[in-house]
Amino acid sequence: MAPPGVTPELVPISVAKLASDFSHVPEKFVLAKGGRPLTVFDDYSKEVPVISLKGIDSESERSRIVAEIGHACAEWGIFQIIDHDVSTDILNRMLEITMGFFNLPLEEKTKYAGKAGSFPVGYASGSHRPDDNLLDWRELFVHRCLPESIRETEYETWPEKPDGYRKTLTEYSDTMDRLMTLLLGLVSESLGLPTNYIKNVGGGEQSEQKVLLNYYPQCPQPDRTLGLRDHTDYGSLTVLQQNGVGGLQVCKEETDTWFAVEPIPGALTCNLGDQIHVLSNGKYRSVEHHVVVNSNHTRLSVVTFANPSRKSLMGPAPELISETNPPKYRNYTFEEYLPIGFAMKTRKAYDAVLLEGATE
Ligand SMILES: O=C(O)CCC(=O)C(=O)O
Ligand SMILES: [Fe+2]
Repeated sequence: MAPPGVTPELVPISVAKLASDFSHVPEKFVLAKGGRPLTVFDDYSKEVPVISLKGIDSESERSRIVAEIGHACAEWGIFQIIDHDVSTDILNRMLEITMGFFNLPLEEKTKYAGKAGSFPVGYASGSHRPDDNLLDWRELFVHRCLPESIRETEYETWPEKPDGYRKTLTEYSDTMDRLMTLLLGLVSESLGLPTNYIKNVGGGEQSEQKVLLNYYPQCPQPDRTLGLRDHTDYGSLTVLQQNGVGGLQVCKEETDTWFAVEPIPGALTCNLGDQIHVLSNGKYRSVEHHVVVNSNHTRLSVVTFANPSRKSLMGPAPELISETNPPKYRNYTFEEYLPIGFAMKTRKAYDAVLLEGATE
């Protein structure tokens, strides 16, 4: 029985427990034959761009970085950054509290289970959508960290164990906010827009940040399931760190081929979400991705999402629209887009805002 106040659907069963008790994947996790992973978790691609942020404060290096980012966004929608100024110390401490939390007994974790029906925040296992028929081979924890007003309200609901959890998450959230403001600036510049453009369109200091912790236990049959199914991210930008175990794979649209992203020590993985795809009028890609699990290693990822505020009006940037580049997408508020993106019912949620007659 779930403890009082806990919505049982969001913790249908602990995936960590399944991983230790079973030699097969239960039916609810098994994908239809056509949807199963084709590339194993560690067949890493050397093609996904890796960009050094070294020298970002000098004008000439900044132009090199902006050009490389623009190219990566148009061709891939994903790139890794190295030589960023996020300290190894905060990255390691964040991974430590993540592992510490998921290693707690199930009764302790379920105290933080998300409630169905509201915006999903908190712990879940298999899925944080109560109506999901198919489950993912992961446990997860979603935190809303920014704006400050949301963090203040939700801080008391964050885990108290392991020690230092709330303090470390706060420091991580602030660190990622600085990094992602810089990255949004570089992406804006690469589109020929003012540095603050994307951040301001998304509500400036009112824009939202979520930090998601993913725990993908080793899996007895990694060829039959996914740690996280095919999707695009519905916000603006995602920055991700992992614990040295790969699993993230991205799909390149023209070839319909999956590329495994290499976990380069110290690198952070950055991918665009649907809002920048739409804002760029389809010039940049919200990359489709999924997570493959494996039978020997537990994988962790810490994922930070920079999202517009709910009231932000989104759509193709008028500055990029011309007679030869007419708008492909309609305008909408981010609030209106949230349920479309969150439902994960189609491969590309942004198709829902495509204007009649327009093609991708
Ligand atoms: O764990 C990963 O590598 C990817 C996670 C992800 O795509 C997501 O949470 O949206
Ligand atoms: Fe994602």
